[in-house]
Amino acid sequence: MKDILTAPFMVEMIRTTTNMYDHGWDERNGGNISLLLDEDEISGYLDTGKVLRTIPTGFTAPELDGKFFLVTGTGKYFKNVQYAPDVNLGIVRLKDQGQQADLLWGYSDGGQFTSEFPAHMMSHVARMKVNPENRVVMHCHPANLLAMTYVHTLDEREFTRTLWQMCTECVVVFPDGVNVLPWMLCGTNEIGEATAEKMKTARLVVWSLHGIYGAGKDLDETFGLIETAEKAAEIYMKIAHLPRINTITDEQMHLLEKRFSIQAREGYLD
Ligand code: 2HA
Ligand code: ZN
Repeated sequence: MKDILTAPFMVEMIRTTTNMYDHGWDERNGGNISLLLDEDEISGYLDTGKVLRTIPTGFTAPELDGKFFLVTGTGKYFKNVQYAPDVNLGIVRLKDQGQQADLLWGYSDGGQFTSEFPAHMMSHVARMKVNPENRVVMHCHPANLLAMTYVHTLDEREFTRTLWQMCTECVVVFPDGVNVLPWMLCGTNEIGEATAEKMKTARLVVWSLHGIYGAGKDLDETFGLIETAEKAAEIYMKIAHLPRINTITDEQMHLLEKRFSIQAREGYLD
């Protein structure tokens, strides 16, 4: 067997958690990531027949039976992933209608997957149906997006339009816009179900007064998605209290749609 710490998916996960910490998006134990893995991707690194222990998930998701995920651990700090990946990360395979997870590697201090596992797994189910290439669900607490939920209406169309207006490329990077949940208790199946419902129509879901969820085909793309929305929110927070003299118009956004062959969410542009 090859050393699992050299596996491309592991290297990328360690780089991503470190980078997210360095961006200030994941203070203390804030944030969590789940990455869907193919069996061939891991088989050279891990005996998939060897189960270390089985962890109940507390929800049902039959679509995920037999699927492997690399997931950040509950209570663990992104800051520390690079120094002790096997303590802070784990690889699980779901079974029994998604109600149980076999631990194949990691959580070596007796830990388990993130408290937001329901939101992650239910979001994977939702996104896979929209795009079978989806492999990543990422949650974090970027300061400007969070700040924006204190001072901006939470209406999804308005919230999305404001972000699109803050950088020319926003509408190109997230043409589906941003869906928004009101404050809800985190770590529950309820917020998991609500997040997954919102994931049916957009790859970004804001958790008001808490943070954001992003989904995508790989870690880099999902990071970039959140990075772009956070940059837009940063500009909003710099200018919201100042008189607005210029803006990106809907007409200009229609030009971007044509130039980049994208379609802004139906009804979001005039
Ligand atoms: O503690 O970010 O939402 C990790 C979280 C919970
Ligand atoms: Zn959080």
